[in-house]
Formats: sequence, C-alpha cells, structure tokens
Amino acid sequence: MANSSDFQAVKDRVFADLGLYEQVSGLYDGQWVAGEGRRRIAVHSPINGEWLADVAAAADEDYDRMVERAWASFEEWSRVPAPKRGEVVRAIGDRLREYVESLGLLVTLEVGKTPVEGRGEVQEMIDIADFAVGLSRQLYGTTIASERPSHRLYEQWHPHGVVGVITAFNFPCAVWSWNAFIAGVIGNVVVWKPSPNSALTAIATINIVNDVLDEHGLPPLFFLAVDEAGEIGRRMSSDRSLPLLSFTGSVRTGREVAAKVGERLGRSILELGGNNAAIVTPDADMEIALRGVAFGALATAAQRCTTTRRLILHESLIDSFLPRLADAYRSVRVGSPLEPGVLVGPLINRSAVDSYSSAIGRAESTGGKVLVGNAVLELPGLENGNYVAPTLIEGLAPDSEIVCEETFAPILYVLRYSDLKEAFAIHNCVPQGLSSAIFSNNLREVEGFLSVVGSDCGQASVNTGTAGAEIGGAFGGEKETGGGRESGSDAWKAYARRQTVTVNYGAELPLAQGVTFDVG
Ligand code: UN1
Repeated sequence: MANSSDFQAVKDRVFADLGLYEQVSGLYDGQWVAGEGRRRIAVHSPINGEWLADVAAAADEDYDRMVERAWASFEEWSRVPAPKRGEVVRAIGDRLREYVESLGLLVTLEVGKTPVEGRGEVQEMIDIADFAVGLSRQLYGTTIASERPSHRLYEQWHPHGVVGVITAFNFPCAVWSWNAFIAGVIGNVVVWKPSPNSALTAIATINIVNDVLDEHGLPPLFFLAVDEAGEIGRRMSSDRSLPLLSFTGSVRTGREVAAKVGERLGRSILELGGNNAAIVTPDADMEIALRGVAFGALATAAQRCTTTRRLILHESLIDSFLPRLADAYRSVRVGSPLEPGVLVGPLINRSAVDSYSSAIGRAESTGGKVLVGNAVLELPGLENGNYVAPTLIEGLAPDSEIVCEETFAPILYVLRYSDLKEAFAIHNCVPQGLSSAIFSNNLREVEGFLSVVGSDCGQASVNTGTAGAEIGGAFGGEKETGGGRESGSDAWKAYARRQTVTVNYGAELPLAQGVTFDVG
C-alpha cells in the first residue's frame, strides 16, 4: 500500500464515506461556516506527505458568537432530563459504530496510526458513549444526616454550562469524546478546539454527531473551532464564560492554560505530559514483560502520553531481557500504517523528527549509548513521510535532563537497578506522573509498587504496559501531568458543580453549631 494510487484510493473511499471534502470548514458555530476569506490550514498525511485537504480556520472574531450560541443551546439542553440526554448519546454511539472503519482509517491517514489503532480510537469513543449512557441514570448525590431537627441536607450536581475542550493530535477524537459525552449527559454544551494536526478527524466526528442531533431535533451541542495560531485556545483559557476548560497537551502549554484559567478562578482539567516507566524484576514472566514493554514503548509510534519512555530493568536481566528487547526493536516493521504487518507508523511531522534526532544527540553527548536505532528513515515511496527507527539508549543517569523530559518519539531509555527501593526512587525521580507499570509475579514487589512509597503516578499497572488504559477508570496523572482526571469512575464530577442543599421543613429555625440569634 506504499504506492500513491492506493493511498489515493483509501483517501477517496474514506472522504466519500464521511462526507468530507478537500476544501472544508473548520468552524462549526451552530452551522458550518463557509471558508471564504479565512486562513487555510493545509493538512498533509504524515504517511507520505500527500496533501489531504485545506481546512478553513476559525478567526478570533468567530469566538464570541460561537460561545454565545453554545450558551443559548445550554438553556434548552440543561432542561432535558439526564436519562433523555443519555438516549441521545446512545444514538451517537450507535452511529459511531457505523463509522468504525472509515473514521478509523481517517485517523490513520491524518495522524498515521495503524488501522487497528485507528479503529481502537473510534471504539474508545463508543465505549465512553456506553459509559455515559449508564451514567445518565446514575448522577447520584449524597444525603447527609442533618444535625438539626426537621432539616434535610443533601448534594446535587448541576452542569457548569459551556465547557471548553482542547485536545492533542495523538488521540484526535477519543479524548474529545471522554470529555464531551460525559459533559453532555450532565447537561453541558461543549466547545472543542482540536489540534490543527488532526483537524479533519475532528470535522468528520462533529459531522457524524450533528446528524444525530438534527434527527433528534436538538440544538447544536458540540461546537468546533479549528485554529492554527493558538488564538482560539488563548481565548478559551481567559474566557470567564467557560467555567471549565479541559486541556490535553504539553506541560509547557498546560502551564500557560492553567495560569490563565487560574487567574480568572475558573476550573481546569489538565492532562499533560507523561514520562512513563516500566519496572521489570527478576520475578517477571519474561514473555509478558517483553510484549508489555514493546507495546507500551512502540504503539502509536510512541506518540501516546502513556508511552513507556523508561525501562527500569533489574541488573540481572541486562544480558537476557535486554538483548531480546533489542531484537524486537530491530525487527519491528516501521512504515506506512496502510501496509499489513507494520506496527510503527510515522511521526506526526518534521518537527517531531527533529525532536527525535535532537534528543538522541543530547543523550549521546551526556553519556548515553545507542543500542539500537538512531536513524531518520527514508522509505521507498514514502520519502515525504516522517519515519524514524525505534531507539534504545542505555547508560544515562536516571535523573539526567534528557531522561526527565518527554520526547514524543520512539526512544526508550534503559536504566538499571539493583534493589527495588532504588527502582522506585528512579521511577519517581522525573517531574511527570502519568502512567507506570511493574512486571513481576512477586506479591511483595507488586504491592510495594502499589503502596504509598511505590509508584507516584495516576495510573499504575501490574503485568501490563503503561499504555492502553480502559475507559472505565479515571484517567490522568500527578505532578507535572497536571492532576486532572477524565473518562470513567467518578471523573464525571469535574464536569458538574456540586450544590449542598439545606432544607428546613420544620416550624422553628434551629441554627447549626448550637448558635442562638434571637432578634426581637
Ligand atoms: C493520550 O495519549 O493522551 O491509555 C491518552 C492509553 C489511551 C489513552 C491515551 N487509552 O494509551
């Protein structure tokens, strides 16, 4: 499938199925806004550099109108009973089931995931839709025993209103749906600014969703503004009319977003960088560990925030486990994700390739030894694609600058340890705290890892990799990862405002804490 006529055939089929055009609007403010006179973002496939489409970007002047309309929709939507809102999300999930193949392939074309991962991305949306449907009947509040006679004390949860969602290219629709479907069943309306690197997937997603809303006679609930210059994102950060902003992206941008939202005392959900490690102990099942580390480190060409970036390996395994991992690194197929058997596709763009090269350069100059990899690949027929060789680097200090940074490219730093306490110290010495794993069948090691002195991350896995979380758990991390939680469990509470209600149904006015205040 490397040749360009096959690529074109896939593109034609996907565009036709999703109703996409080569000139397409990136602004949905209640309707698709025609692109004339707007800045155009040219979208190229990372697979081969081929032009996919031009997206007309939203302009600064579009922003206020969009948010105003979103609030108008909120008036109506927030009055719909939650289980009825759930029915709408159920219909959206059902519609997405019809597009698993084509939307998944669009993800492949636009961001370079393998087709099975592209489908997984859409499946993740369907899964969270199902979760949100159930949630729509479980938005429970707590009743608390009041200390006063004839009083009732309870909590209820209301939607915030219009919620902003900013997403990254690497999960171009799944992460939006974690936010949008949960926020939606609670009664919020959502304004979405996707990465310009995955604008087409966002547009196709909103198209699918809008058809369902139209069929239900509903107002627009899911707004979209594609923007390249970052202006819309900045507006969202400082806009008081977005009580909640969910941001997925780099630590650097996340810091700016958090500061701006904090300045206006708004709320944010931050899902920022990870620097995830897997510890492999002598008591591990080596087959499971090998596959778990390889998947965690290489899936999505290492462009997940959950990617395994550090392998903390017991010193006794250096001569057994490491050579096997190195073999896997040498033999894994890198290339067009449209070719069968390819497990590692391209990086998103040239600048990601540059980050890869510069990280390896910095690693080498500070004592790192490249065991495998360190090559920018020019693949036949894919000269304009962004391919790099998966790279293993050994010999760096665990707290060295480059190891402590997240580089969004397939570079795995191998760090050795001798006792488990040391492994935990290495594990926790980076500033990020998203995902973590231990491979071991030893109860003491495993429970130690899960104890308060073990992993300091939001996600901790045992005998499975750092990447590939299910939607049922709350997803997010600690430290510089930002502390936000999205997706399952009770993460929904962040999309709602809690109201503590006190009702006096008696004929007296007793005061709490025994206070008396007798006027007249
Ligand atoms: C991300 O990379 O931003 O756990 C999210 C995983 C996916 C989500 C990753 N379910 O790898």
